[in-house]
Amino acid sequence: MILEETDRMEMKSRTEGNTQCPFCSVQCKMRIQNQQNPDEANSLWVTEGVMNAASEGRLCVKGKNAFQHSFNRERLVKPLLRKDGILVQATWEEALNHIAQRILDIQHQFSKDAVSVYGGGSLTNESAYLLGKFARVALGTKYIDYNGRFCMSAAASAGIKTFGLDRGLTNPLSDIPLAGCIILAGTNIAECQPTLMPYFTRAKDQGSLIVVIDPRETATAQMADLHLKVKPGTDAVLAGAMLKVILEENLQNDSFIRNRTKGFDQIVRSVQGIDLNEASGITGVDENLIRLAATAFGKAETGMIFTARGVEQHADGHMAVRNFLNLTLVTGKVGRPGCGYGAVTGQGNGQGGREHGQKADQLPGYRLIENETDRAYIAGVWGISPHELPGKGVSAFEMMELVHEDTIKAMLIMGSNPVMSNPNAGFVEEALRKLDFLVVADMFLSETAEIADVVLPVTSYLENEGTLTNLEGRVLLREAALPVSASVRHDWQILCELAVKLGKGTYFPFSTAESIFEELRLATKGGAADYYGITYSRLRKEEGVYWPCPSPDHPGTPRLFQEEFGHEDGLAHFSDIVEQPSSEETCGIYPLILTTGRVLSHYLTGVQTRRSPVLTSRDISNALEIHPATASRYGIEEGMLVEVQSRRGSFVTRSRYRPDLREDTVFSAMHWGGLQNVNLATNPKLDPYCRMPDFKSCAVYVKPLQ
Ligand SMILES: Nc1nc2c(c(=O)[nH]1)N[C@H]1C(S)=C(S)[C@@H](COP(=O)(O)OP(=O)(O)OC[C@H]3O[C@@H](n4cnc5c(=O)[nH]c(N)nc54)[C@H](O)[C@@H]3O)O[C@H]1N2
Ligand SMILES: Nc1nc2c(c(=O)[nH]1)N[C@H]1C(S)=C(S)[C@@H](COP(=O)(O)OP(=O)(O)OC[C@H]3O[C@@H](n4cnc5c(=O)[nH]c(N)nc54)[C@H](O)[C@@H]3O)O[C@H]1N2
Ligand code: SF4
Ligand SMILES: [Mo]
Repeated sequence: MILEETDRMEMKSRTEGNTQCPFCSVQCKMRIQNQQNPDEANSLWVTEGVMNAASEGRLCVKGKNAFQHSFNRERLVKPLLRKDGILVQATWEEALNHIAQRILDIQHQFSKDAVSVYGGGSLTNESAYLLGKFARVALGTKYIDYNGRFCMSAAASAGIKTFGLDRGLTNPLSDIPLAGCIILAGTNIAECQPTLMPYFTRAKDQGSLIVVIDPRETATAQMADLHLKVKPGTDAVLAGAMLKVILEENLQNDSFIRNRTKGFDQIVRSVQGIDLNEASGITGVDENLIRLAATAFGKAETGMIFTARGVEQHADGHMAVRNFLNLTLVTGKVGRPGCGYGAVTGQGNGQGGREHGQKADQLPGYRLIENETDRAYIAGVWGISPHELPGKGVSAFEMMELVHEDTIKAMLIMGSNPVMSNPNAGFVEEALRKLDFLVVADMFLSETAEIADVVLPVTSYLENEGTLTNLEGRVLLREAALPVSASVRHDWQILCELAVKLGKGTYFPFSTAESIFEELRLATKGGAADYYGITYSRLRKEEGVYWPCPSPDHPGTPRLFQEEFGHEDGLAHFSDIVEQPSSEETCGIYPLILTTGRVLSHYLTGVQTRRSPVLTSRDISNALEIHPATASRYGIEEGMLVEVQSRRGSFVTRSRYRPDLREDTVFSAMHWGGLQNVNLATNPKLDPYCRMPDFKSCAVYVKPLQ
C-alpha cells in the first residue's frame, strides 16, 4: 500500500497548479506550489487561496492542508484483490476482469438487482452522472443510492414540496450582508464552512440581527444576538411556535401570501392549536426568547433563514425544514435581494451530486425515474429503450437492510465509507461483511475498503479534473493541478473500463471529463437542474455559472423565485405545522440525548483528514462534550474515558466538559472509527418523507470506564 518510489518521484517533479479544496461545499479556489525541498514530502507543498466570488480568496485550515493526504504514503497506488482472505496487489486488468466476472455470475445466479451501487457527494458531476448511468445501463439494477441521503435529503425534499425546486441556497452568497435578520438553525458555519463567516460578520456590522438555534454554544453561536439553545429534535415545534408569534403580532406579509403562495388558511388553522408555553417546555427554549426571535424576523425588512444538518438529520427533518420555510413565506422573505433560504450544503459536490441520478428515484437534471416523460427523454439520450431503464430503488440505509434480507448480494461503493457513516454502524458493517462481493473505489484503505473483495485506487482532487456545484448552485470547473500517476484511475475511467468488460462499452465512449459533461448537458436539458447552457469554456471564462442555465446565451440564475416558484402553479405551498418531535424517547435507563456532528479540523469519516499530520494533530481523537453538572451526576471527571451506550450499541471516548451545553444533551463528532465511532450508537429510524436517519437525537446513558 506504500506509494511506489517512481510515483513519488513523478509527483515531486511537478511544480504548481490551480485547484479547489476537496472538502466542503464552499469549494474554495486555491493554488498549490512545490517549494522544491527534495527531502520531506509534506513540507514540499504550499497552498494559497485564489480570489473568487464565493470564498473571496480565503482558505480554512482544512483546505490549506488538504494536499497532505494526497501525498500521504498510505495512498493506494495499485488495485487490491482479496486472495485467501488477504488483500494483495493486482494489475488493473486482473482486478477489472475479476469484478466483471463476479458481477455477471451474481446477476446470472440471482437477478440484475442483486448488484447495487453506492455513490457519494465528493464525486465530480461527471462521475456522479456516470455512476447513475452505469447502474441503470451497464448493470441494469434499480439499487443505487448515495451518501447525500444522510446529508441533504430532508432539505431537498422540503424545498421541492414548498418551493417546487431544490437548490442549496436560493440566493447568491453576496445577498447575506443585505439581510436584516438571519436565522441560523442547526448550522455551525464557523467550523463547517469557515470561509463563509465574513459574509455573516459583514451582515452584523451592517446592523443585521443574528439568531442561532443550536443546543451548543458553538463558535457560530458566539456571534449571535439571540441564541436559542434548543433541545435536540424539537426544531419543528420551535419553528411552529415562531410562526404562531408572527401571526399573533400581525407581522405577516399579506400581499406576498395572497399573490405568491397557497395553503395559508390551513396554516392559520393549525397554529391555533399551538400553545407557546407548551412549545417552550418541549423545546427547552424560554418563551420570551421564542417571541424575541420571531418578532425580530417578522419585523425586519429583509431576512434569510439557513438550516443545516442540526435541523435536518432527524426522523422529522423534512417537516422541520418545511416549518422553517413557512416562516420565509409568511413574512414574504424569499425571491428578492437579502431574502431567501439556504440549506447549507455539506460535501464538496453535495449539490451537484444530488442532481444527476445517484439517488434511487432520480434521473439526471432532477428528472424522476418514475415519470414516463423523464424516462423516455433520458432513454433517448442514452440510446436505450425506456423499458430497459430499471425502476425506483431504495435509500442508502435500506440497501443495507436488503443485504441482511439477502436481496442485495453485491455492492460497488464509490466515494463513501458507510461502515462509519451509516446509522447503527454495527448492523451496517455486518451487512457489508455478509455480501458475496464488495468493491470499493477510494484513495485509501478506508474502514469500508478494508473489508472489500476488491479495492480500486482513484485519483485525488489534485489530479482529477471535473465540475462541482457549490452550495449556491454555482457550477465550477476544477482543473487538474497535477498529472495523474499511471497507476491510479479517475472514478469515471473505472466505470467506462468496467462497462467495456460488461459488454456495454458502446454506451460509455468517454475519454475526457469534458466529453461526459457534454452528455450531461444534454441529459439535464429542460430538467429542473438545467445545465444545458454551461460549457467548460464558459466555466473557464466566467467564475462559474448558476443553474438553471437553459441555453449558452443565458446568464445563469443566481437568485431563484423572483417571480415564480418551481411548482406548476408558480406558487409556493405552505405545509402543516408539526407539534410533536419524533425523536427517540429518553427514559430512566437512557436518560440523555446524544447529538452528533463535526469539528473544524476533520472532515466526515476522517479518512482524508486523519492522514494529514497538521489536521490530525489539532484533534487526535474523539471526545464526548458533556455539561459538568451532568458529568458529576454520573461520576465523570474531565478527560475520563467514558462509554456512551444507546439501545443499539456503544462507543468509547474521553469526556470534555462544556458548561455551555444543555444539561440533558451530550455531543460527539463523527470523524473517528473503531470503538470511537458515534454511529455504533445512533438511531436508524428514517424520516417517512425522505428516508433521512435520526443522526442527531438518540437516547443514551454515559458511564465512566476508569
Ligand atoms: N469541519 C468540517 N466541515 C464540514 C464537514 C466536516 O465533516 N467537517 N462536513 C461537511 C458536510 S458533508 C456537511 S453535511 C456539513 C454539516 O454542517 P453542519 O450541519 O453545520 O454541521 P453539524 O456539526 O453536523 O451540525 C450543526 C450543528 O447542529 C447542532 N445540532 C445538533 N442537534 C441539533 C438539533 O436537534 N437542532 C438544532 N437546531 N441544532 C442541532 C450541533 O450542535 C451542531 O453545532 O459540513 C460540511 N463541512
Ligand atoms: N453520526 C453522524 N453520522 C453522519 C453524519 C452526522 O452528522 N452524524 N453526517 C452524514 C453526512 S452529512 C454525510 S455527507 C455522510 C458522509 O459520510 P461518507 O459517505 O462515509 O463520506 P466520507 O467520509 O467523505 O467518505 C468518503 C470516502 O470516499 C473517499 N473519497 C474522497 N473523494 C473521493 C473521490 O473523488 N472518489 C472516490 N472514489 N473516493 C473518494 C474518501 O477517501 C473516503 O474514504 O456521513 C453521514 N453520517
Ligand atoms: S473546507 Fe470548505 S471552507 Fe475550508 S478551504 Fe475547504 S472548501 Fe473552503
Ligand atoms: Mo454531509
